[in-house]
This record gives sequence, C-alpha cells and structure tokens, in this order.
Amino acid sequence: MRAAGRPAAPSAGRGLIPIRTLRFLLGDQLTRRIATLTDLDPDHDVVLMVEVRAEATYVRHHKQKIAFLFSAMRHFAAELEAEGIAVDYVRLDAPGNTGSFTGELARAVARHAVDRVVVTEPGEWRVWEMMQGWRADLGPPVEIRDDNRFLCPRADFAAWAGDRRSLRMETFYRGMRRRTGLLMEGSEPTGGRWNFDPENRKGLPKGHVVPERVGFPPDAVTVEVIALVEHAFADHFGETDAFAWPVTRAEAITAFKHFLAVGLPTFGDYQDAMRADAPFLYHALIAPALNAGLLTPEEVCRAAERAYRAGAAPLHCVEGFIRQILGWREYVRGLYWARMPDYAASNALAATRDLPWFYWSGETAMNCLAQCIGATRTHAYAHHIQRLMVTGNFALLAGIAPAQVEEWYLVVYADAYEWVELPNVHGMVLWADGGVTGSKPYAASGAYINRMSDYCRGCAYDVAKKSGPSACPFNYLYWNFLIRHAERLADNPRLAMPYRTLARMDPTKRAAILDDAARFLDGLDAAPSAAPADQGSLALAAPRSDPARRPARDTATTASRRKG
Ligand code: FAD
Ligand code: DLZ
Ligand code: SF4
Repeated sequence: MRAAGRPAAPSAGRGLIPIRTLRFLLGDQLTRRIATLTDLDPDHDVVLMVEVRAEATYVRHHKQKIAFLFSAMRHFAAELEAEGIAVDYVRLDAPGNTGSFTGELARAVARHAVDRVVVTEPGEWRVWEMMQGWRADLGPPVEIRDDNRFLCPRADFAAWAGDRRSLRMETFYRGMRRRTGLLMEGSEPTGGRWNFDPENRKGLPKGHVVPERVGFPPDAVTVEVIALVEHAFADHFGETDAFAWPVTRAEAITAFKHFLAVGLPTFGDYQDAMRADAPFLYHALIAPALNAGLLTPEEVCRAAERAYRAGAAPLHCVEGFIRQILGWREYVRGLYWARMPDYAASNALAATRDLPWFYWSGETAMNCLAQCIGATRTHAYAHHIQRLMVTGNFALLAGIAPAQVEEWYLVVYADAYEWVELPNVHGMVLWADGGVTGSKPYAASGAYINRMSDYCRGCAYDVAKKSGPSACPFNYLYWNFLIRHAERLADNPRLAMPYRTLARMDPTKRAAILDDAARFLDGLDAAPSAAPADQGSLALAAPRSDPARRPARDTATTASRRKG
C-alpha cells in the first residue's frame, strides 16, 4: 500500500476532465460493491483508508477485534491496488497520523487537491454526527451514500416503524420474506409456516460430537498487525493467541461454505444449546465478516435457501438461520437508526448497579458466567444464547446500569458495532427501552441454563437449591427481579404465569429470596466474584476488585461516545 502518487486532476476545464473524487472507505465497509466504490473511476479517484487510534479506543475494543479489522483493511486495500485502484492507506504508526477520522480526512483532502468526497453512511451514530461536521467544515462537498449492503434501507424501516412505541421483529420479518422472496412459495411461506423457532430449542445430547471450527491461522499481515495491537493497545481486554478469523473475502467464503456443509444442517436444532468445551457448536461464526463487508447478508441468505432447495439442509434449520439475518439483523439495524439518539437514553427498569469486576476478569464462582466470559476473552466470541441468557440475563437480574453493560458488549466481541449491539443489549437483554424491542424481559432462573448447558455440573453453586448461600444465584435473583418490578411487569400477559406463582408463594420463602438477593448483590459490589459466602475453597479464586486491572475507559465516557 502506498500514498497515492498520481498527480491530482487539474481543476480547470472540468467539463472535459472527470472530477477527482476522494472515496473514504471505513474499516467496516470492505466490499467492492459498497456504494462508495460503485462508480469509482480508477484513472482519477483515490480511495482513502485510515487506521486511527480514536476508533480503537472510544471504547477499548478487544484486541482481536482491532487486529481482525486492521488486517482485513490491509488485505482489502491490497486487493484494490491489485485492480489498479489508487489507495491512500494511512497506517496506525504512520508519521503525522492525527488519530481520528476527521483529522485524517482533512489531511488527505489537503494531500490530493480533491474536488469532492464520497463516503457511505456509517454503522454508528457517533460517526454519523462526525460526517455532518465534514459536510459543514471540510471544504469540498461531501456526499454521504446509503449503505447498500442492507436489505431494508433505513428510510423503508422508518416508514414501517412510524412513531409506534413498540415494534415486533416477527411482523417486520414476514414483510422482509415477502419483499425478498426468500423461503416463499408465491405469497405463502415455504413449508406453510413463517417461523420454526419451537423446533430450534434442543439441548445437546450427552456425548454429542460437535464439528471443528474452520480457523485461519494468522498470515504475515495478521501477524504484523497482532504485534502492533499488542504494543499499541496493551491494556485492552482479551487475548490474541487463538486468533482464527477470516480476514479476506476469500477466507470468509471458505468459512461460510464449511458452515453450509457442516453447520447449517444442524444449526437450528442446537441453536440455543451451550456446552463448556464447545464455544462454537453449529454457529456460523460469520458476524465479524458480515459486519465488516467481507460477506453480504443477501448472499448468505440466498446460499442457505439454495442448500434447502437442494435437500442439503432441513427447513427448520434454514429458516432459523435466515430469520437471524433477514429478520433480527435487519430489524435491529432499522430500529437503531429509526430511534437514535434518544433510544440509548432510556432506563425503563431504573437499573443503576455498577458492572461487576468479574465481567472483565472472568473470576467468579458462577460457572456459566466464568465459562462464557473466559471464551469471550480467548475468542472475542460468544454465541447468541450465551450473550442473551447468561451474561445478559445476569446483568438484567442484577440491575446493572444499561450504559455500563452496553459498553461491555461493545468492547468484548469481534462483531460488535453499536448499530447491532445497542438494540440487542438495551432492548432485548435489559428491557431498558421499556418494550420497544421485546414484549417482555428475557429473565430466567438457573433452571433454563441447566436445561440448555452442562455448566451447572461444574459449578460451585447448586442449581437445584432455591435459597441459602450455596443456592444458584440466578434462582433467587430471578424472583427478586419479578418482585422488584411487579408494578411495571405484573400486568404483562407474557409474565402471567410466574406472577401467579409469586402470588401463591409462602411469605417466608419470599422473604428468604429477598434476603438472599440482598446479601448476594451487596457482596457483588464489594467482591465481584461473589463466591458462596464463607466457602472460599469452592470459589474459583476470588481476588477483590482491582480497578487498576480494569480495561480503563478512554476519555470518551459511555455517554460521550455516542456524541462523536
Ligand atoms: P449465528 O448464530 O451463526 O447466526 C448467524 C448470523 O445471524 C450472525 O452472524 C448475525 O449476523 C445474525 N444474527 C443472529 N442473531 C442476531 C441478532 N440478535 N441481532 C443481529 N444479528 C443477529 N451481533 C453482532 O453482529 N454484533 C453485536 O455487537 C452483537 N451484540 C449482541 C449482544 C447481545 C446481548 C445479544 C443477545 C446478541 C448480540 N448479537 C450481536 C447477535 C448475535 O449474538 C451474534 O450476531 C452472533 O452470536 C454472532 O455469531 P455467529 O456469526 O456465529 O452467529
Ligand atoms: C472498529 C474500528 C477500529 C478498531 N478501527 C478502525 C480504524 O482504524 N479505521 C476505520 O476506518 N475503522 C475502524 N473501525 C471501524 C469503525 O469504528 C466503524 O467504521 C465505525 O464505528 C462506523 O461503523
Ligand atoms: Fe450458573 Fe447457577 Fe448453573 Fe452455577 S448453578 S452454572 S450459577 S446457572
């Protein structure tokens, strides 16, 4: 990669000479088909790509996420150059790198005598606001194009959502099936049903052998980038030893083909299952590649449908997979843009507790949390149910402040971008939006985790016990949650059953629940690993909270990171 060396097109005689356009490509827009590049003129245009400190530190991303993106950016730039396109690529350690999108864009405009700048809308509100500043202050005109990777344009979602207070994914999803024709027979859904979710909730049978992940050991570019990241972002969360993400489109296609052959035929069955020694199960592991542009949502949905039509995967698995992308992924993206910036500010359940230290260290006696957080540190990955029903469920039940939980989710996953993270965390997990995204909070006791995983067998706590120091904390925290929020939730028809049970509950039992929860939550603040009281030997080493070891926040606080 090089700074583009061709002379700028003369600005005189514009009627004859094509305008020189600076095409600013963000790190999560790595596809040749992105709107920024569609009308690129290789003879006159320059593509700008920049590695900047501010993007890696507005929250201190997992080291693997930064390494993945820098490596993917460098590979993509090399592919463009191989096509004969001029790429002005600014590395993180390049002399004079100002460290921000705005600073690097301004320097590039000065370098190239640019007539106009073309960019595609970003994935985060913070950067959208930055772009408005470019339009006002940069000098040359800045054209911001719609992100053509998504199947539902922002404007169409906004028109569908209107100003309704609550939106439902299922209704949106059916509209998207009709719109795209995916899994449709004329106007009817293939198989006569829109949704096969009930078939997609099996636990893993004992001894079930799961397929290997198809991994991509770091090549020379990734090795160089990992060294840079370990040096420049040494205090960030996470490890890089197990890095195996695809960093080019070719690798992403290989990974996806492996999923089609090996994962998809069983994807639906065990979609919600969890097992301590199998962090990936039948999941596709494509979110980092999809979100960065190495794969497109449409192509993966069409390929999955083809697998069904060829008899290579059953309908309930294919529908389950397509629903995640055509349904959930498009839905959360639409919702993010339709409701931001106000969306992030609500706190419907008035949750204010600090995020416990163990979310960073993994040091807790609760085995389910220790396993999910441990895998997250190692792989920058946890699958959906681990995010929703383990780390998310605990944050909901413990009443942790939404902004702190959201920051954690944005930091720790290789696929994390605010457009997808925020609605999932703020809406789905924490119900902080008061029901815009989901009709009820996904609160669950230890029984759910026990049914769907093998975590409880290796846990210091007893999932069968409802109260007392050795009882599974999820059990009493669940009832404590329902009691605390009865005023807000008791009338919710989808929670009628647990509230009926609560109404019948013996007052002594109810008091014991409240006591256990108070004891546990008080201990959580003081010693976040929360080992069973006075049973130190049971706990997985429980160092007290050490703020110095926390991946320190940058000067951008969670509130200000949304502001650009
Ligand atoms: P698979 O399980 O194989 O699913 C296939 C694809 O479906 C995923 O790659 C993803 O693109 C899409 N998908 C599935 N569920 C969702 C969903 N709820 N929302 C949007 N897309 C979905 N996904 C992200 O890409 N980035 C995030 O920052 C993110 N944060 C999340 C936070 C929470 C609390 C929860 C509950 C979910 C979050 N998800 C996020 C969604 C989902 O967990 C991940 O997309 C998925 O785990 C990625 O792994 P995979 O590629 O193996 O997915
Ligand atoms: C996530 C990220 C990181 C860590 N670094 C860069 C970078 O150096 N250069 C870049 O162009 N993009 C980076 N990104 C992705 C951006 O944060 C992303 O484009 C915005 O959040 C908008 O979605
Ligand atoms: Fe988690 Fe409770 Fe099971 Fe332990 S017993 S693994 S805390 S659900």
